[in-house]
Amino acid sequence: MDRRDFLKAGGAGLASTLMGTGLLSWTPRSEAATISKTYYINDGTRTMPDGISVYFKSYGDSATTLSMPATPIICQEGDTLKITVINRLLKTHNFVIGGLKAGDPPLASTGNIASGATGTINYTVPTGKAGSYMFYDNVTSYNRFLGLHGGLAIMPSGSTTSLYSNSPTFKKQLFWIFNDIDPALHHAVQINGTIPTTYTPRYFTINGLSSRVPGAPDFNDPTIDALADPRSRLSGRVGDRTLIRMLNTGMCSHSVHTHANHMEWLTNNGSVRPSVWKKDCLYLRNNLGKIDAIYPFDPPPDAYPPVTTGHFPMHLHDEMSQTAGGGLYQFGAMTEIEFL
Ligand SMILES: [Cu+2]
Repeated sequence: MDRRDFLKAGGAGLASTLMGTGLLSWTPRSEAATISKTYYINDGTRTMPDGISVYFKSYGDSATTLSMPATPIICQEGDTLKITVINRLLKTHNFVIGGLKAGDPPLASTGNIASGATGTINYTVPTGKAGSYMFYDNVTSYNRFLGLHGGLAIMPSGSTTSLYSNSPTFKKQLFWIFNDIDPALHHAVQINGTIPTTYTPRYFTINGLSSRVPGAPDFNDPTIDALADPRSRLSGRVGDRTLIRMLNTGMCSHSVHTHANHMEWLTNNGSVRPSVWKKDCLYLRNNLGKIDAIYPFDPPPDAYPPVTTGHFPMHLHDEMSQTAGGGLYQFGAMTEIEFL
């Protein structure tokens, strides 16, 4: 089943925590629960904006569903995560839930999973661990870039609307997971060749997709065009404050820039900031950088005549990450902000 069919069919199990809108859906519970999820380490190819086919590995929802990033998990403090990871590839892999801050020990790991074997995580989330996490493969330094990564959201117990105790509140939440892709690296892995010692990113993705401009093939296809992907695009009415859990699995740092509203900058690389600044550009570090920010969906303050509806972009404020294949402009990591 390809990704498009998969999206039509809808996912099973925890994938149902992703509503049709693509937002992370969360219903608070007074009791802790066990969250069970199975991932299949698989591989396949995807056609990039310039028509080139590139090899990827992923934590898929089925044996054959390529999913970059993996379907996210959302839970609350006190829950038990029961994660099963089936390695369908020939190489050894693993599944590690990284710590909250750089340098923190991992929350949990399957350990190495040999070809054909199954690894498990059985982890009860302690109090005080609320936040945004990335899970990934670290058997090699580059498996993450190939697609073996995803997001884990841990909610404070008893809260539906805060990131951490007494944080500014939100109504909706989603992940923006950024990656950059050097097809030479992916090809070397595909053919079991020598891993290159240089890295030249040629594609830039948000939640696994690049944008397409009006008139391009696949423009507005939510399974191909990052502008239309319901997992990425911000869509709301005035007041629909949306938490964006930004993770950067790639090698390139980014300047994440939103139009229409400034973002409320809550955390940087896992640490709560001493005060909330409002910024329209946020520096997202490479190599597992993280930011949590709220897009407030205030009436756009600079619009004249005043507006409360309209379409605006989120793009990255450096030229390279707005391109694909070494020059195709506006086929990079970008998504849409829609005031309904
Ligand atoms: Cu701009």
